[in-house]
Amino acid sequence: MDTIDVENLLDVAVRVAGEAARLAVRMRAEGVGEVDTKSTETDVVTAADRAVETLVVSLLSEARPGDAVLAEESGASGTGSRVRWILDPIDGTVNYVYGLPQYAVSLAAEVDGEVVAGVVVNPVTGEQWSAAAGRGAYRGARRLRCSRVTQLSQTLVATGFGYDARRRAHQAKVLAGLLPRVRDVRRLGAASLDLCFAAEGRVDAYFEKGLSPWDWAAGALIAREAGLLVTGLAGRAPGDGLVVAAPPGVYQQLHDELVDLDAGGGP
Ligand code: LIP
Repeated sequence: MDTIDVENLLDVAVRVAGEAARLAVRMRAEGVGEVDTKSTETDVVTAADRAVETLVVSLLSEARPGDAVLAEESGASGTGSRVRWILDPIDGTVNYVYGLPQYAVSLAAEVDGEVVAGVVVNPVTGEQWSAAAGRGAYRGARRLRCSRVTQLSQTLVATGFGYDARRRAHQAKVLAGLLPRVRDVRRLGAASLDLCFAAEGRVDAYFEKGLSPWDWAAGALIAREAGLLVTGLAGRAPGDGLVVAAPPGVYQQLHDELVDLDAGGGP
């Protein structure tokens, strides 16, 4: 079977995500425009989500004709390709709507089901995080290394909450149990950026239940390449049950605390 050039996939992801980020910030400057809702009245989608996704899918079809794509707004397209692109056109949509500068274009490339390249761009700050499997994580040209924290009580933990009120009630109970055990908690509003922040130690660790693949595919590779352990709970892979990303010094402490608090449970 032919070898796929991972560096080329990363180059395509960097170029396409950069163009997408420029469109997102340009559209935001013109005003949010039409806002619709999806799973609940707080799960929003904007004209920019749709426009950015359309642009990325078009650019990928030019650069990589025949590749499959899984995108938040249009779902899965293309079959039979070894390469699948996983896209969140605007991760942190609520922040985007409110004009909070914490949202991102997140684009990952899978080969045979394994993510091998990923890029996350904050359109407002211009910060670009990237990684290729086995080749390290970067913000721009800066090589990233995760936190070296070893005590849970000294750990700054990022997390997020779902759009469903019943899930949020359970997540609030988990948070109440965790808060006295850690340094502090941050809820920044975009999983992809939470994972990139963990990759460079702006937070020490991150966890969240109920994410979709496009929220975390690129950020998880970047976090892993910076030295974090990225898993689910109790030996499971990361997924909608839970994504937990933590440095080796506190991973087991945080994992076990999340198991005790039933962070992967509830509605
Ligand atoms: C968001 C995630 C975030 C989560 C939000 C939302 P979206 O994704 O990135 O971590 O807490 O509830 O799911 O909906 O902005 O693409």
